[in-house]
Amino acid sequence: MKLYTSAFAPNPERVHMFLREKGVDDLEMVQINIMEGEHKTSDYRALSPFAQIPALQLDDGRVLTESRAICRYLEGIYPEPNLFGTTPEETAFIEMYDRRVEFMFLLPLAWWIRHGHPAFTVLEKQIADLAPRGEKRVFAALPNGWITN
Ligand SMILES: N[C@@H](CCC(=O)N[C@@H](CS)C(=O)NCC(=O)O)C(=O)O
Repeated sequence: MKLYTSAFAPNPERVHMFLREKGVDDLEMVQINIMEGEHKTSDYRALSPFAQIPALQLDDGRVLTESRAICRYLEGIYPEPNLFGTTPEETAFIEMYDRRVEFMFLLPLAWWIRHGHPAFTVLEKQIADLAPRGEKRVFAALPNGWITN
């Protein structure tokens, strides 16, 4: 198995956090520098058609993309410690928080950074309005407990 990953990027970091919790430290890693456009090459697109990181290449050559799907697969092959829940209640509440973090926190955070910071013009055709809108939503999500309550 080989994990295509990228430093400082949140979606691959999710997979790394998952691996750390599982105690898995022997997975082969391939670093893709997205700020240098390494994910836009035809070789990488052949693995990951939407040119995104992370991607997990299985031993049979198939490629799993979507960090969440990769974590699901890792949970299947490294079942302990369990991270996705076992009872209907656990799995449903974990799913609920997971979706909240993705949609109410990560998405607006991405708007804020990717549309607001000049370094991200290499990745994004920036829309100025999205940066303050993202910032506002990030702060709205935190103190009033959308995510954690
Ligand atoms: N839904 C995907 C999102 C992956 C994603 O957006 N990854 C970012 C890095 S955090 C990426 O590849 N960005 C490349 C780009 O914006 O061109 C997942 O969860 O794996």
